[in-house]
Amino acid sequence: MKTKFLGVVVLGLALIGAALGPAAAGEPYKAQIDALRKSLEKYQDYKAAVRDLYLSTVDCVHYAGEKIAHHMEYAKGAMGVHFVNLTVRGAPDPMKPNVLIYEPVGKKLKLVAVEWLVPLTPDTKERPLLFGHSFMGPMEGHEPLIPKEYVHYDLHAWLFKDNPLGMFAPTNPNANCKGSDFSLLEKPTMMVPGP
Ligand SMILES: [Cu+2]
Repeated sequence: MKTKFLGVVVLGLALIGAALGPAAAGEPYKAQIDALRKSLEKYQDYKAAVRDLYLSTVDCVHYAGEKIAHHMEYAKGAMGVHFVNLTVRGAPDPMKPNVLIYEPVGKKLKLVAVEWLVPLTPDTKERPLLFGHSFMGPMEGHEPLIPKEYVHYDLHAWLFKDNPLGMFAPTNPNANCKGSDFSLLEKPTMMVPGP
C-alpha cells in the first residue's frame, strides 16, 4: 500500500516536472545564476569594473567560424572586449569570474558576458566544471592579446545577452564588434593535451 502511494507521488512529481518544461527541469543552477547576474549588475558601468581591477584588453575579439584540426572550434560570432582581473586567482569561484566581457554598441560598452579563465598548472588534476558545464580546453593563450604560453581552460557565460548557441557557448552570433575601432578577427586557438 505504502509503495503504491510512493509510486503515485513520484509520478505526480514527474508530471509537475514535465509541466514546468525543460527550462525549469534543465536549469538546476538558475537561482545561483540569477544571484551571480545580480551581483555583477554594477559592472554595467565599465568604469566600476576598472576600479575593481577588471582591466580592458581593448580589442573586440570575434571569430569567422573556420575549422582547423587541433584548434578550438568557435562558431562565427563575437566574444567581445575582455576585461581581465589578474588579482582573482585559484580555483574558479562561481560567484567571482575573473573576466568581464563587453560588446561595443554605438559609443558605449555593454556588459554582455563573463568568463572564468583557469591556467593549466602541474597541479591540475581534472577539467574544471561550473554550473554543470565543463570548461573548454586546455588551449594555448589567445594571441595576440594573451601570450601563447598561457595554457588555460575557460568557460564563458552570456549572462546579460541571449545567445542562440546557449548561455555557456564561447561565441555569440548575435554579438558583433562593428561598434569598435578595435575589432580583432582571431584565429581559433590551438588545443593542448590535458590531464
Ligand atoms: Cu580561451
